[in-house]
Amino acid sequence: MKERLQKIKDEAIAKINLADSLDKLNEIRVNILGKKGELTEVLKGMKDVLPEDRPVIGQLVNDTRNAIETILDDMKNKLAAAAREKQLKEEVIDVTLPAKKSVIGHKHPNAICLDELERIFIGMGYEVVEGPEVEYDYYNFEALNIPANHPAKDEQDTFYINNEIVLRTQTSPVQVREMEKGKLPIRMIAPGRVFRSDEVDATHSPCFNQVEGLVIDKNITFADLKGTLAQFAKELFGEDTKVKFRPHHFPFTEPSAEMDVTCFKCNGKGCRMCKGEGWIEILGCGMVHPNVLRMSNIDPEEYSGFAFGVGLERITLLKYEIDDMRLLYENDIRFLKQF
Ligand code: 2NL
Repeated sequence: MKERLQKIKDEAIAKINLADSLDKLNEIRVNILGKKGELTEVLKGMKDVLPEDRPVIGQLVNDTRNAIETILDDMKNKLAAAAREKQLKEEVIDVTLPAKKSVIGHKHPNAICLDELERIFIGMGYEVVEGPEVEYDYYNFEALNIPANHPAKDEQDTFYINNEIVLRTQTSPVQVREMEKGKLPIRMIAPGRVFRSDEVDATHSPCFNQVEGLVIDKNITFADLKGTLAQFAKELFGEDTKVKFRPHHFPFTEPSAEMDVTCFKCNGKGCRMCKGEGWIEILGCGMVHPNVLRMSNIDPEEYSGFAFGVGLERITLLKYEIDDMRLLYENDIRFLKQF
């Protein structure tokens, strides 16, 4: 019996020393100390031991069991420590590594330019007003003194929803709605998307952005228009910028003009940017037509005003020297992040 127990113990120690994982160690424990384990088998054999020998043999079995348990526990601690060590090594975090860069969105060049335009006019006391993109024919054309037979009203140029409703072709309807409210004076700009039935090319798109401006007060003259737009041009293109007004025609203003600025690239000498002209056209403007005032219940004898319209994309393309408007709509991040 004694030899058998010694053999179990020796074999147990040998096996335990070979165990290289907690799972294997547990397997060994079960095989020796478990219900059907070798040592348990020995205990079951106690009934065959002579009663007088039982205390000694019993003590021997217990000693063996205790000895094996101690070795098992030591090994378990060793393996657990090793496993923890390994895990710590594997999961080490290098806090000095550079952080993963998250891709942050970027303001669209049109948005940058619009912010700048808004900043300039807000600085001069203007309000920024928005309105519907789907408009009544009345607000888009009629209230602006655009006659029914005007070429701009052609289906070739305007998107019609039905006979009375169109996609606005300019943001002037926002200003008409403001005039109708009857709260004077008005100093406002109306930025937003406008729609025209154009084919896409380097300078055209069926949907683009416009910023219109409107001032209505007593004693507003063409001098106010010139002074305001000259200041606007200086702030947008630089202090040295000069402006020039060429007579033009719009149905909603009288007199009307187009405004050119001295080329900010060559200072007016003539270069590729301004096609040798020295001047670049940037907006249309004029004194609000008396018919337009009357239709919105403003007395042209008492009030007068000026208005202007700028194509936002035109300003963006000029400022950033972009030669194709389509680039503004493709939303290619490689293009957009340059600005
Ligand atoms: C252009 C020309 C212009 C206006 C827009 C306007 C608005 C009202 C009354 C009178 Cl409510 N006029 N807007 C005036 C002159 C020119 O835009 O070439 N835009 C791109």
